[in-house]
Amino acid sequence: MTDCIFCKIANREVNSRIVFENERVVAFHDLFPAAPTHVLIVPRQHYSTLNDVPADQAALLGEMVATATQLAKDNGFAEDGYRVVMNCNPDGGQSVYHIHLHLLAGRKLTWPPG
Ligand code: DGP
Repeated sequence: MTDCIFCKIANREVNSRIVFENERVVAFHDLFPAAPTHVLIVPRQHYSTLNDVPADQAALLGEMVATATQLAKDNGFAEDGYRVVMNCNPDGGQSVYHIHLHLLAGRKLTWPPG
């Protein structure tokens, strides 16, 4: 997508603090962190919402989660704990329409979310 901020970040057309990337996914720090660690994991392939991900792309979603758990281990907060969440559409609180997995850590997170 030409006008998608996360596509631009993934293609390095816009600066961001990238912490991991491979051929399929890119992870970078959230611009407006909601926790001491707040990283977004996105696929390079543009899907606007979770609803748009074909069933045969389930492995891509799995790789996004696996990337989050690896980052948690690498950065030393796997044992204390963390949260991964994907927001979908307005009622889910989605504001950027390129799917992304939030990885939040570094403080005690409350439940339920607002
Ligand atoms: P969501 O509300 O689930 O769609 O989350 C979108 C997140 O994206 C939100 O936490 C703020 C973050 N964000 C928005 N614009 C930018 C940007 O230009 N750069 C980065 N790094 N993060 C952004």
